[in-house]
Amino acid sequence: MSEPLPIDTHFLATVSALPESEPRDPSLPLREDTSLSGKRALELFDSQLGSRHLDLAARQLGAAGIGYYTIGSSGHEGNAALAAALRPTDPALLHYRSGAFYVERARQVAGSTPLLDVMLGVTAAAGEPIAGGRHKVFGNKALSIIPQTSTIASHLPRAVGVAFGIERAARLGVDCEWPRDSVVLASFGDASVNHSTALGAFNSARHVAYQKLKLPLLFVCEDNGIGISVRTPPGWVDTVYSGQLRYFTADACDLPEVSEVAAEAVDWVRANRAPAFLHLRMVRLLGHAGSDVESAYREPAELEADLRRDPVLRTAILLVERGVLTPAEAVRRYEDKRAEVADAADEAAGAEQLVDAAEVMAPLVPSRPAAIAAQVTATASPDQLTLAQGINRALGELLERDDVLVFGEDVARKGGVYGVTRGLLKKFGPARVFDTLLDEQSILGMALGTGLCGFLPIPEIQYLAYLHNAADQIRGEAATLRFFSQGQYRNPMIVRIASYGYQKGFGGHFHNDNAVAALRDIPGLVIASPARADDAAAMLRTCAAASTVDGRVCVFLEPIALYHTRDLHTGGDGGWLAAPGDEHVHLGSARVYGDGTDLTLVSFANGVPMSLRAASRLAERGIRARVLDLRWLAPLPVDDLLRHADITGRVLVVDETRRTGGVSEGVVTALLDAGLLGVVRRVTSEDSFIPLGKAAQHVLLNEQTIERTAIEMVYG
Ligand SMILES: Cc1ncc(C[n+]2csc(CCOP(=O)(O)OP(=O)(O)O)c2C)c(N)n1
Repeated sequence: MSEPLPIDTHFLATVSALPESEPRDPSLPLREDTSLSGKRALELFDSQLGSRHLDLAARQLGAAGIGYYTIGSSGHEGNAALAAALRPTDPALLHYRSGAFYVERARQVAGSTPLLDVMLGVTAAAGEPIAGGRHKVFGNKALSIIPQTSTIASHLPRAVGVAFGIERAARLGVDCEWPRDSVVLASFGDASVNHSTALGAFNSARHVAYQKLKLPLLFVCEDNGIGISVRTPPGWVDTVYSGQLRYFTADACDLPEVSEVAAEAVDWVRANRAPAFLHLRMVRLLGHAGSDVESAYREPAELEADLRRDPVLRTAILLVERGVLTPAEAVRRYEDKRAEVADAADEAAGAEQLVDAAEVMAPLVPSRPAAIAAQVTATASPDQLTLAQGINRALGELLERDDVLVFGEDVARKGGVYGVTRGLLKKFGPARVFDTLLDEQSILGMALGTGLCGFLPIPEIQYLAYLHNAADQIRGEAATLRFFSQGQYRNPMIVRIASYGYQKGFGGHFHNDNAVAALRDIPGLVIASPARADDAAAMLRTCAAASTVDGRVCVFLEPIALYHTRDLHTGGDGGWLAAPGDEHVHLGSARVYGDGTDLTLVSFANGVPMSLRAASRLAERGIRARVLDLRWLAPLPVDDLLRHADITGRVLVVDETRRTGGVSEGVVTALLDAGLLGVVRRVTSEDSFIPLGKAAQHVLLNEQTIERTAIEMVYG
């Protein structure tokens, strides 16, 4: 047993020393300035106590080597009042100091076991209800708490999307799991408020509301005045945010005050269907986390002042002063709760953890190919189409479903920079096809949120280079949600991105970016990269079905330079037009062109027509090559790859992405891992940014290099 902490001894000493007050009817308001009754305050006190003892127990488990998470909620227990002001069906995206919120919300849902849930999280137990031992997060499907990652503010764009999605679902009659009159809660700390992701979310909420669109979202800043060791300048949050959204502020160490103001803020958002900002002033007790030595950066006087503001202590004092509890009763409740939490901790300490990699990874890559195939409906096109037309047609087909949304910068009125979404606004209307503000994090947040409201969102990122402005929304938010919720929450979405180099007459790095490394290592992510109209249409349908059936997060990399390409070998041959059929393309299945037995050219996107042209010139020299279009960069079509590699015994990977971190690294490795006996080489673009004008040719892979290398491989 470790030394009792000052927070513990201070509480007990202070409460024990209080004088007894005249007993008072607990059904009466606690004070003149509040409607909070003694009875209700006792319930909230109970939740605050639960949270406090969870923190203390987590430290003990940590000290014993069987607890793995010590970021606590002490000082933030006023957020119990927030849970009390909301309904248990209001979606909540919570700050990591939300223990009291969690316990209080659980009180409202029969059968909940909040103390055990949290302890199971701390011991990384496989039986923990949301992440199943993969992380300690506040999340619970039955409590409408969507689990968050540790990344500061990264949940806020999603919160905007959920609030938007609830309203849009109601307007379009789409089946949404959250009630029509929900309020979305998003809480965060006072240092987090400065994160550009947070600022983007506040801005996009204001942008939506400014256009008189509904957005029932309550931002809650839990301001303890410090972020790890860095102080927030006093008055900063008030000064910056009080003039922006409808603003509320309260001392969250004072239970009646925070209860009143939280209820006022929640009711305002619920009635007005507009965003608001609630600033809760509080303290941080027990440091940032168990490992944090606060005395290294805070004065003793400051720490003592915070102890005096301890919200749990303040509630106890109030209950004693107002005659609802005697000091001895307050102490008894405190100790009873300690014992209750200790029981939960004991149970959690013996609970099983995840046993192997397969169990850890089970939520990542659900795969139900038959169900996906059954979902796909398609009609064959009578027309020969370009890639852009093929995608446009497939989007139109998908939009026939009521739950599909298409949005992004310039996608609606203009129909996209390259015309890929042209005509969709006119046909399906502005509720389904719409322009967003210019912020990639907000665009993806809209997808993350609407995906939780019954939609299949299809956002567009205008250029691959700009994905990197918002990559964490895919990497840290979308792709992790299944993992941290065991698939209970899912992020169906297809992120379309205009990609790669070779644009004629329009150049420079940002419009010709060919870097895909930031996507390739994201577990569970589907990366589609079609080259032709027929594949594009079929693959888009497959992505839609995989998103719907399994909640897969899909990225669809569209080669800009092929959008309007019609010819393959000679001008006017129409060799790159194709008529989308109604066949189904499985996730991770390649397409082969030709049956040459000397060499397999393995490629994707722009590399496919380049390889086909190279193959036809190679044929004139007597080299018979087949061309394999991978079509999917993740999951890689490894079986197809191996089959065609075995047939020819020689593989040349034709990769327009960079030599380092590019697709060919994965392809060559897959071949070697499988024990390829033949020869494998690769040709790629250079490890460079793409320059403007003709200089681009110096760093982008070209057909001569493909041809030359192929000849070397066959003739030595
Ligand atoms: C994007 C990002 N950068 C850095 C961190 C590391 N980090 C974790 S908590 C934290 C401080 C957050 O302070 P605040 O928002 O005030 O919340 P508090 O811990 O005080 O409740 C930092 C910098 C992180 N989690 N995410």
